[in-house]
Amino acid sequence: MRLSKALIPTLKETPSEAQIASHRLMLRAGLIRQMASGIYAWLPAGLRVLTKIADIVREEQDRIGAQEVLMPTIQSADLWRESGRYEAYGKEMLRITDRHDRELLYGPTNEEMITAIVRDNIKSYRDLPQMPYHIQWKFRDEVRPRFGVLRGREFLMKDGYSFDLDFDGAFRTYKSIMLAYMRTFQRIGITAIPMRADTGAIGGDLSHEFHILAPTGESGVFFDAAFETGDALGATDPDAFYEQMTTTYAATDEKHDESAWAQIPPERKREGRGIEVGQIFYFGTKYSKAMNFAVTGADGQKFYPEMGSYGIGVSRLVGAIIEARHDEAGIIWPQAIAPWRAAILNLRQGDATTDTLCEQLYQALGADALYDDREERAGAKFAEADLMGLPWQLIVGPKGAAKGMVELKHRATGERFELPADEALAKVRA
Ligand code: 5CA
Repeated sequence: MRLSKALIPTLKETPSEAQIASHRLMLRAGLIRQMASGIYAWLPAGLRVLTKIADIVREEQDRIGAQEVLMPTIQSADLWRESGRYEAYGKEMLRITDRHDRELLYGPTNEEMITAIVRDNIKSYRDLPQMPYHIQWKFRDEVRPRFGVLRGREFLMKDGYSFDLDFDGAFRTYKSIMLAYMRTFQRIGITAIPMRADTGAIGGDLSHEFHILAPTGESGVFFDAAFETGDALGATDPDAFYEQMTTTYAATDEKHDESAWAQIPPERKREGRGIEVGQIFYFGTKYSKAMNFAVTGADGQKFYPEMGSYGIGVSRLVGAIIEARHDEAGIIWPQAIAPWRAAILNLRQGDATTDTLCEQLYQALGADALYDDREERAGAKFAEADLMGLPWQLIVGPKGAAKGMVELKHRATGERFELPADEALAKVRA
């Protein structure tokens, strides 16, 4: 994309409404704009990040046999009356009345809807297990929406649901989801730690939250150093993996156990703050029973499938990643989800030699590059490139361009290399 034509409205000033780095940087780098309290429009650069995260989430869900569906954002109140959650959900639910006075709501989550879909279409144990998921906007009328996309009212969630024959099957599914989540976060380029959690409004017996470490996180977290190094990620079999994850100490302040903590050698103890980017739940037959979803078993007897639900805050992740990865100058995107792989900085727009080399680099990188072709001073281009945080900057000035040389800067480390254009391109592509 050419920056001169792009809808990337960067800001020099710090917006006064933003209290934390990710919110400030998302506004300053032109990723989002607030449309109403806790409701954001995603502009091109922000949408590219959101889409890349969603794509990785999707690939890792598909890999474990989950099937993508797309349920609507608007749901019928009657569905929620079946589970008994319509009244219980309270003011966080945005309730809507249509022209025929029918009660609707903007979905905060989809346990009821997916249970109804599977109930109305699956009759036999032979058709289980099922693991549908979707990536869809949710609405929760949070009392205090804050920190930009970290606690919005409208937000993008990957929510998955599982239907198994029995407890063993459901527990195995739960473990395979945990493994898929850890792979997802690893591919995105961040460290996430699973921690035992309470089940809240979703209900059930077993739950884990996944936290990204960041100083501004809402929860205090205590964990074993094994999670830092990735050693805890060794196992590939879901049972062994779950065993490893749940026997290595990690807890939020709510669940922290001082006596277990005391057993950890001091050099392995880590304390910090975490942002919850995902949560998974096993709740047995809570919804299948309430909504009368029974299937016929091998013995001809009816039984209620065992269920779980599994969420990832896709839009929250964008903010959380920035909280974990930024510096004074701006965002430092992990390569896998950066809106573009490289920025091309033309330091002498209008000079035939620099223009030609920049155009060549831009052609070569195609959709992976953001070309700063504006008539701006070099200083302003450097500052904006650092603010936007693309992994690489290809800096092209007239002197170098005359010799076919560019300066390549690595945003994360600040390293700079003087290279012939083709070698710089090869490094960017590697
Ligand atoms: N139905 C279950 C799992 S599918 C569920 O709704 N779980 S949840 O309530 O924990 O939400 C899943 C994830 O959505 C959270 O871990 C969090 O990352 C994200 N999330 C929840 N509320 C918000 C919010 N107000 N703004 C941004 N992200 C949110």
